[in-house]
Amino acid sequence: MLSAEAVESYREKGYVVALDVLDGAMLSRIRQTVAEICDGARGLSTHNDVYDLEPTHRPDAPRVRRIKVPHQNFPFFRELAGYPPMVEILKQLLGPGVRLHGSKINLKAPGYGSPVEWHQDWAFYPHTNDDLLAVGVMLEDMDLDNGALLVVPGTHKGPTWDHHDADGYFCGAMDPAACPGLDIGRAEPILAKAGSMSFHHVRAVHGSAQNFSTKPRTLLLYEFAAADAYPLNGVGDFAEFQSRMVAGDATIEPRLVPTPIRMPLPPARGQGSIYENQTATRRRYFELRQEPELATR
Ligand SMILES: O=C(O)CCC(=O)C(=O)O
Repeated sequence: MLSAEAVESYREKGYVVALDVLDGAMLSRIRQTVAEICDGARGLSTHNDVYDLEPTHRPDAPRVRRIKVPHQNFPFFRELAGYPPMVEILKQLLGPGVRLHGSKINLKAPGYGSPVEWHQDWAFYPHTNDDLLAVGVMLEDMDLDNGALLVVPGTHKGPTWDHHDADGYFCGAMDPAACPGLDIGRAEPILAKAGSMSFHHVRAVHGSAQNFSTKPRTLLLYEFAAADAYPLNGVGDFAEFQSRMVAGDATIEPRLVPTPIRMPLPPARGQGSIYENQTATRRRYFELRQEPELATR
C-alpha cells in the first residue's frame, strides 16, 4: 500500500514509486520467463506480433527491444497483472474498479538499448476520463546510466501535445521544442532497485535515453484504467474487454470528464511499436550512439 503522502504526491506530480513490491522469488521467476521468451527471437529476420527488434538485430545474434502485449501472448503475464500488492496500489490511485488496458516489456540492453522519445500515453489511447496510469515493474535496477524512465512532474495537469509527424500522421512522439511552456529540463529520473514499481499518470510527459551503461534495464509495463474509463478508440471484443478486470466490477456506464484530447489519427504509417512509429518524428531528442562493436558485426 502507498502512504497518504505518496498518494498525494502522485496526484501532484503525476507519478510515484513504490519500493520492493515484488518479492525475490517472483522477481526471479519473471526474469527467467523474459529470458526464455527472448530466446525465441533467434532466427527471426524481422518484427512480428511478439517481438520488436533492435535495428542491429540479426537472426543469429538476436536483439529484442520489446516483447509485445505479454498479457495476451503469455498467460503468465495475464496472471501477473493481478499481483495482489500491485492491485492494492492501483485501487488507491484509480478507485475500486480497475481494468487492464495493455502491456509491454521494454528491454534496454547494455550499450545499445534504444531510447523512447518524449510522449504522453494519453495521445495513444484517450478515454472518457483520464483515470489511467502505467506501472513500470523494474526487473533490473534503474539508474541514470542505463536509461531510467524520466517523468516531467505536473505535466499530467497540462495540455495534450501534438504527437503527429510533419505529414500529419500520428507518430507517438512530441517535439519538446514545439511545446510552449514545457520544460523537459525539469524531468525527474525514476531511480530504484529491481522489484520496485513506478506508477505514472496517463497524461504525464515521459521518455528515456539510450542505455549507455554496461547493465541491462528491463522494464515490464502494464497500463490500467478505472473501470468507468472507456476507450475513445472503441471497444472491439466486449467480452474480452470485460475479462480484463483486475479489481471490482465492470460497468457499461462510462464516466465523462472533460480533458484535452487529440485523437491518434490518422494512424501511423506502417503502424508498429512505439519505437517504429517514433522514427517518423520531426526531431529526435535523445542522442543515439553507435556501439564501437557495430562496425565489426
Ligand atoms: O521503457 C521506457 O523507458 C519508456 C516506455 C514507454 O513510455 C512506452 O513504451 O510507452
